[in-house]
Amino acid sequence: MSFRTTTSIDYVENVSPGSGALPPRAWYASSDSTSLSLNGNWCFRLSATADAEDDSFAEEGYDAGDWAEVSVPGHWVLQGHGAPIYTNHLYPFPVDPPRVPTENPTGDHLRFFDLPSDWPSDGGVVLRFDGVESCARVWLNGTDIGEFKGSRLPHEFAVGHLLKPSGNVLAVRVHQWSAGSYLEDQDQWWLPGIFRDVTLLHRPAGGVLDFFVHASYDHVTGEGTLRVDSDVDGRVTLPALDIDVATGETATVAVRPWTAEVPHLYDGVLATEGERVPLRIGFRTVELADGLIKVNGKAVLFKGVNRHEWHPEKGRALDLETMREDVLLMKRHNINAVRTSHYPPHPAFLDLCDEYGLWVIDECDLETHGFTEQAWRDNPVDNERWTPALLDRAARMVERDKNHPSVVIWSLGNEAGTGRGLTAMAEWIRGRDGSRLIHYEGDINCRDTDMYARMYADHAEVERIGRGLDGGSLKRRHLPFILCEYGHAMGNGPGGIADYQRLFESYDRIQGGFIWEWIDHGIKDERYGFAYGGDFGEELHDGNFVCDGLLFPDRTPSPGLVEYKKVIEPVRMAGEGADGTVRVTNAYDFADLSALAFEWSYQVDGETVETGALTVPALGPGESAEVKLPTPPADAHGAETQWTVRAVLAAGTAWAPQGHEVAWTQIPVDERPLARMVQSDGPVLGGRRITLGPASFDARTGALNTIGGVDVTGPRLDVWRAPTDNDNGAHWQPDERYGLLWRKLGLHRMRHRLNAVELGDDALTVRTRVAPAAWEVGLRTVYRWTSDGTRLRLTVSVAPEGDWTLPLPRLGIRLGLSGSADRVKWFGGGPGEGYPDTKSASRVARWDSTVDALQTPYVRPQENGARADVRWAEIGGLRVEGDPSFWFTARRWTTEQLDAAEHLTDLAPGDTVWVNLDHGQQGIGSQSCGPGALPQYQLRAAPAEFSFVFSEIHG
Ligand code: IPT
Repeated sequence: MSFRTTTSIDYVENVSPGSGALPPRAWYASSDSTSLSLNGNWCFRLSATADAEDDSFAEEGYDAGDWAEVSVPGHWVLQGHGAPIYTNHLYPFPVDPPRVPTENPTGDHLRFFDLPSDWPSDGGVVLRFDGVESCARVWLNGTDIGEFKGSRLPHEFAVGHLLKPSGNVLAVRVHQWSAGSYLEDQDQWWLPGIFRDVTLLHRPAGGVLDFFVHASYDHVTGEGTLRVDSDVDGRVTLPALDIDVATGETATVAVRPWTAEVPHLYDGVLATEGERVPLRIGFRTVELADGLIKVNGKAVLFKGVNRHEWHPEKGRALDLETMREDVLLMKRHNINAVRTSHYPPHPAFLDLCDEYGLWVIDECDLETHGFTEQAWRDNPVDNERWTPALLDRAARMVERDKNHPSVVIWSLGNEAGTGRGLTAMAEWIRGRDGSRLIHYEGDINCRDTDMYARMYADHAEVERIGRGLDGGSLKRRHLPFILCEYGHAMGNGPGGIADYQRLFESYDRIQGGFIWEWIDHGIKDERYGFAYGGDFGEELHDGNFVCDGLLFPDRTPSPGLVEYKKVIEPVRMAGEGADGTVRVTNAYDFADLSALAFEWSYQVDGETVETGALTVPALGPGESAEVKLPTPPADAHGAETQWTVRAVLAAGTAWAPQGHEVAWTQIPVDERPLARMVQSDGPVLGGRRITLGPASFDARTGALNTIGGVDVTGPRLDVWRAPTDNDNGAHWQPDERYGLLWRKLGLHRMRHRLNAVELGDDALTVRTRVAPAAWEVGLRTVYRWTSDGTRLRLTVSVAPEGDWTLPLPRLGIRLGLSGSADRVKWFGGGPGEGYPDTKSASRVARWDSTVDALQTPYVRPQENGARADVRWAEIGGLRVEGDPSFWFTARRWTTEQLDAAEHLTDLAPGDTVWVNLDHGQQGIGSQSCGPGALPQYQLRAAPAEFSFVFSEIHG
């Protein structure tokens, strides 16, 4: 016999999107209707299952005196109740759609409220939830008003008839798991809760219901055409354009168009009999024309990012200031586009995109990625039972966001395989809104979409696509291409994005890409600094794959963002020092250069000796000009010289102050003279020491001990680096995952065999062989020391022996200095780190830093902090000149300690500062989810010779 005691939780596992909610409509703020925010502290009770408690808590008079409290918007798992879970694509429950586990954390929420005394008595009232994960059932004053799924979508209920002037009880039961969870398998933390606003909206009689702003722009005539369709008739006024028309009527006038570059908005009003709603209208036309995505008649190049909503303490419950910070950071880093991966964001974010100017791919709250583990069997998007839920999601997104000029593309979702449900969504969207294009990456033949999209395609494939040699369906071959995800910004990296950008700019068909992703989803945590997957005891998790953003969790830009800003800069400048000209190209799609001021400066050995303004014509998009630089200011007396040219904001904008740097370039003039040293002294043996100029060595081992008064711990060959996430690659990546192969080969445990210590007339030579246990490969390494009496020169010669099939992580020397070494000064690339394929933003100048500030705090510790192209560096009383220039790294722990650390809190400073002076570094690539370092950035094991000149700094 089997029976269930209750059927009241059937809605949890029902494929239906819910019941009781009002039809979706545009999200807007009314200027004269009253509203009441129900955000704040709510009473909270957590149960282990969906039906552990009955629904008596929803009744009036229920005593919740012993309940806990949570703040709404929020996630209860981030407020001390239960724990977050991180999985990339695996469902953290058995795949048995639409059923979910009996263990289903369920949060009962209670909010008591009175209506404000001036709450109007006429009209109706709507209760709006902007986001609840994953399924909620709602009662007001004891009446069950419905239940819903679709976590990142709004749901509204008509509640006027249930409200009382005071003593209202709003009860919301939220289940972590529901049938909806199968549609929400995005790569992120599973975070149940009422995580967006809850609002009570008065709806005046005769008020606005839903409306659709159609505002197009004809780039030939320069005219905009406005028509506002409204469920309730009214008038539309735009004073600045003298428009005053009835809803449903068309007005065509000359306008300034809206673009992400120049986001011109017109303020207007939609007035019905009972209500006035402010409008912010941007005129623009999006179309697929000549096989390209065009806005206002021009093809656009997306310089985008994928943005998840993230705050290290609040999860996906973002406040307006955090959203604004995201937009400002994007604008200041030359980013022009956002894909709202992988769900519609808080609606206020789109207002900001309209206002500051960002192209938006608005993506539906849909991902069924975990079905890939069963060859997509039972995928909800290919099963008509689920189609109403999919259509509900599409409609809730489109209806909510349809009035945003920034939204130019609708995306059906992410990683959901293929199926009829997706086609149904695309058809519905096209029918409702023909004014935007449709994206979905999983639609490889572009059956339902207007563009070919891929994620993580390597450079060679992107180039083939650019050349139209990629095959595919007939339809696809005529469509534009975007990389909806690329440049996986996990840990150190992404590398190779400059190479992608060159491809994007070389082929019209390639309309840019979106870096994966905007911000690390690290959770602030007392134990670890920032926590990632596995830190909460999850039985299934994907570790730090959740920390793959251009921002650290606290929104500090990572070197990856600095690199991206440089790579996508909207002004291209290049020149030849010899002819003293710089070629300036406007790489905007719409704006001319009139908003920018140009400055030159001239550096002698990295020090700026003169600066001035550079007059550059207000070039239109795509135009170039050769601009003459002044006569070089000073006679440089054999020093290294260069021009630096910068483009800065001529006046403050909404997103950055006057003087904010937008683009820059450096143009070398006179090359650096090499570090010459006339050797005069020879090595002298005295007891257990050898002296050579200012240095003293161990006579038996040939190891350097001191240079003048500076103690030095054994400079010797070093090839190891703490593998980056991109070195390690993802488990589904091909075999060439160097981080793992290096470890297997033993590059982290190299042995240094001493072959000879030779005292010559003018040099001390130490011959060694550096090799890992178990293999026959090795690096014959010779250290040759010479001196001019005050300086000490080391020449390292390396010759690989045996069959080296792997690149080396790094090639250089490591030495230890006293822990008191703190200040670092250098002439070379900076201010931030750079590696062979991540150093576009590395600027040659004089820099200084503390050792601590040289570290890049990747959430999972790994190789970081190298400064590229260093001519010389000073640290701990030593000066090091490179011949040729080198990569400089200094840290208060060893590479081995860095390698062993799982979290930043594992790194404790020791009493030595370890310095790496590298002749070579392996590129970074983006193999944590993409291609590895391109061949030209690989550090092949090959014969090499490089030198450093050391001297003690006095005073
Ligand atoms: C791709 C996903 O779309 C994205 O959500 C994220 O998981 C990203 O990868 C990796 O961080 S899917 C992957 C199988 C290419």
